[in-house]
This record gives sequence, structure tokens and C-alpha cells, in this order.
Amino acid sequence: MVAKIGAMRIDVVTIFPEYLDPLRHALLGRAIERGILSVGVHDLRSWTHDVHKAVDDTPFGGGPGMVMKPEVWGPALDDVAALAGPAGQDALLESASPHVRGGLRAGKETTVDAAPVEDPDTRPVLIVPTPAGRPFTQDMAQRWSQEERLVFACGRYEGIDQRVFTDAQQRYRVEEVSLGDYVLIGGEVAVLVIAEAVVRLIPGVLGNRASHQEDSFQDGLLEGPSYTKPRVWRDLEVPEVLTSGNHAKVARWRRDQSLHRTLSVRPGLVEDAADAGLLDKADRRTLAALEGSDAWSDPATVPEK
Ligand code: 6GU
Repeated sequence: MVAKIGAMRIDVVTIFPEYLDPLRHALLGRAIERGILSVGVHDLRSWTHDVHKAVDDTPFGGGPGMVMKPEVWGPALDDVAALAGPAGQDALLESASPHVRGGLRAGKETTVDAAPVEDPDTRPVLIVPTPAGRPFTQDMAQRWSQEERLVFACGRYEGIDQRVFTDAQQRYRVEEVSLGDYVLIGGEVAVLVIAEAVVRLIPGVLGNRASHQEDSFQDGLLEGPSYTKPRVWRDLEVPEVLTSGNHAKVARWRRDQSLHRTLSVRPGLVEDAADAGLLDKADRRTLAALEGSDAWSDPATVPEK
């Protein structure tokens, strides 16, 4: 068997394991089947001790809602880090391809297990989805796609006792991240979003290796429009340059569309790209020409009769 490059293990701790079923479908499911990815989903309630399987309690200092308990989350994250206790059993049960765990271990050329726990680079990343986190970006997705292990902690209610994450820093690189400026009920949907953004960047997951070189955000700008056959559809004609066969002209046109669209819908991104030195002279010329122009819209036109 060919050695697996970039194999990754993702673990998720949640009170709603079934919410994570989509992780096994489509793109991620294919990555699992091909041994690039393995996924363990763990029910937080496995770490409760009382008959009610309580995971939350009232907040100190008062206020509405409930806070998730440290005595449940602490041992859960300890076990998931070590793949021990209920986490070890879940991992065996939940793996979509049973050979993967062995494959992952065999693939570890570096002595990850022997490295001291204090080494920041060998601790798994613990990703905590929360509206109070740092905004999740393509840059984070890129960095995390190179990790061997990602662990997600899904909070519900008003969140998780903060001491859980202070303590977890002994075993994890803890990252609290937000998807945007709105509030979700819990972290589960955010995990699906983040996992998909990360996994598609693992080498070998996408069919076309070049296909993420041209993603939106890869160069700090949004992607321009795309078209396929037929050339005229409902009286709308694909921009002529795209059918010209002139590759340099096509590339310039696409870049200009990208600049126009980004300036129109996300002007801050154009500023950031300029500050990062990602815009060349031709780009600046395009932007100057766009000054005071209309908002970007589909450049497909109605053909002249
Ligand atoms: Cl990552 N989690 C939750 N629970 N709510 C959010 C979010 C994440 N991002 C925006 N709202």
C-alpha cells in the first residue's frame, strides 16, 4: 500500500453526535474512504457521572441560560487527546474505514508520541466554535489542513466554563473561532463548515490539484464569474473574451473582474490586498479606472440582433 501523505484525524465532542453525520458524506466521506481522513464523533454525555447525565449548570454571577460543566468537559478532552476511555472506544466504532487508525500510526515518521507535551507544535489543535472567537479565515483553514489531528469542542447553551480551555492548553493548542457576526445555537454546524474548509485543502482530497489555487481568498480577492456552455443562454451571451482563445487576455479579464467584484462587495479586502503587496501595477490601473464605476454585475450581455 502507498504511504499516506497528509493523513488527518478529526475528533468532535458534542451532545448531538447525529448532527455530525454529514461529515461522512460527499467530499469528506470520500476522503475517509481513501484513508486521507478519519473521524471520531464523541457523545459528551459519556463523561457524565449522574443519572441525569447533566452537562450544564447555572452560571456563577447569575444571568440567563446555562453553562457547560468543567467536570464533564475536562475528562472528555483529556480522553480525546489520548484516544483513551470512552474516546478510544468511540474511535474504533465510528471509523468509517477501520484500517485508517493503523495507517495513521504507521505513517507517523516523526516521533510525535515521544515528543514532550510542552512542545507547542505537537499538541493537537483544539478548535472551539463560538461567536466570541477570532474570525475563521481561509488562512486558518490552510494552516489546519497541515495538522495531523484536529479536535472540535461543541458548546451549547451559553458556552463552556472558561477554565476548561485554560486547562486544556496543557494538552492542546486552543483556538476559539467564530464563523461571523451572528449567533448559532451551538457549534455543530460550525464544525461542519470548518471541517469542510480544512479537509478540501488536504493534498489529494480534491480531484483537481490546481483547483484551490484559484479559490476566492487564495490571493486575498474574491473570484470573478464563471460560465459554461451554451455560449448564449436565455439571450445572455458569455463575455466574448472568454471564447477568444487568447489566454493572456482571459487571465487579465478574470483578474479585472475579480478586482471589480471585490471592490464592489468587500472593499476592505481590496485595501488588505494592497497593504499586503498583492496588487501589481496593472491591478492598480484597473482599480483607478473603476473609481466611481457602477457596482459589479454579471458582464454577460444580450447579443445584438
Ligand atoms: Cl463558530 N459558533 C456558534 N455557536 N455561533 C456562532 C459561530 C460559531 N460563529 C458565529 N456564530
